[in-house]
Amino acid sequence: DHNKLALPVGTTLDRFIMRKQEDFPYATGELSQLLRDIALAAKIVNREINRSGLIDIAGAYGNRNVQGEDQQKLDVIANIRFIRALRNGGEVCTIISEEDDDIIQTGNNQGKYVVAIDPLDGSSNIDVNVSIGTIFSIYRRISPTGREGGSADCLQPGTHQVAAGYVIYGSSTMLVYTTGNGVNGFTYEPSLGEFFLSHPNIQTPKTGTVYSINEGSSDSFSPGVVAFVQQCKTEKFSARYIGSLVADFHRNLLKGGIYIYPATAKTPGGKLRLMYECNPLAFIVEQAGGKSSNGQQRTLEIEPQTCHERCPLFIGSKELVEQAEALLAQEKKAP
Ligand code: P6P
Repeated sequence: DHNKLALPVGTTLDRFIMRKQEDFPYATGELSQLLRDIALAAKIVNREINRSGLIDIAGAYGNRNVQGEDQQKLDVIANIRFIRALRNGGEVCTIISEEDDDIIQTGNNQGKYVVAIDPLDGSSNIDVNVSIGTIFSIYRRISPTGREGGSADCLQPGTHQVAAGYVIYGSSTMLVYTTGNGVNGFTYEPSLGEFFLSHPNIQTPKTGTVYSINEGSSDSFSPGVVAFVQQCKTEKFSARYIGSLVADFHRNLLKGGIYIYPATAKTPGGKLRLMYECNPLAFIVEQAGGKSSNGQQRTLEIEPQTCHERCPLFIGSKELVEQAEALLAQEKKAP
């Protein structure tokens, strides 16, 4: 039937969401609406980011922008925009955000979904015009509707995600997401205000020749990480490290490669956050045929203890992640 036909490149995100919803006979449309709410916020944040350059210039003469408002940091603006879109959409009861220590209640106690979000990751890269990104994860609440979501609703393992995605604000702005049936990429056309399907059914290469890690911390890498990095150099890999997680992840997803943020002296538990950085990207990479772990354990199976906990991240082409895990396992055995 027409649902099983691959949707042609150029399909709009709205039509794609609608057609995919038809694949689920019992779908009631809430998740579809939630995805649209996220896409709307992404369009608004994209516009703010593109204007920020101009405002920053104006802001260079004091921190008031052209409207005479105090120039807020873009990650604060992105946080406000995504929370407002999710609150107005009505589908989400509770939010975990990188920008807020406590969980955020939207007031939609009938909402069936919980969202974990990094509204604008790598925002230190904005001032130097490096690509940045939004990363989000969607869970179905566990507690009955009619009251606020609690920590049990928020601290679910990554295997419980119903959807996950990221927006990359780069040379072009893209939305890449999965609902558990493959990964699809949409490219934003600002003049039309629409996302168009540009990368249907993304499959990440099984292996690759790119490794992404901050070698500035190599003095405190574990022996297994040192051995894996050395192996990459012996095999003449390319080192590609933008210092913006979504940009590094997106390049490796499409071209093949591995991104590693290991435990280091400065970050003994890793730097990246489990709930709204590692889990959503792990869901996406597994749906694209890749792999993600903390070096020993599958990222999606880590049982979260707190909203903002960190974990080491080894993510990308399946064979490269497995090679890194094998070298880490040997260090456990070595005296
Ligand atoms: P480091 C940005 O601050 C970020 O959270 C990720 O986007 C990025 O991959 C990482 O940290 C870079 O960290 O320690 O290498 O500068």
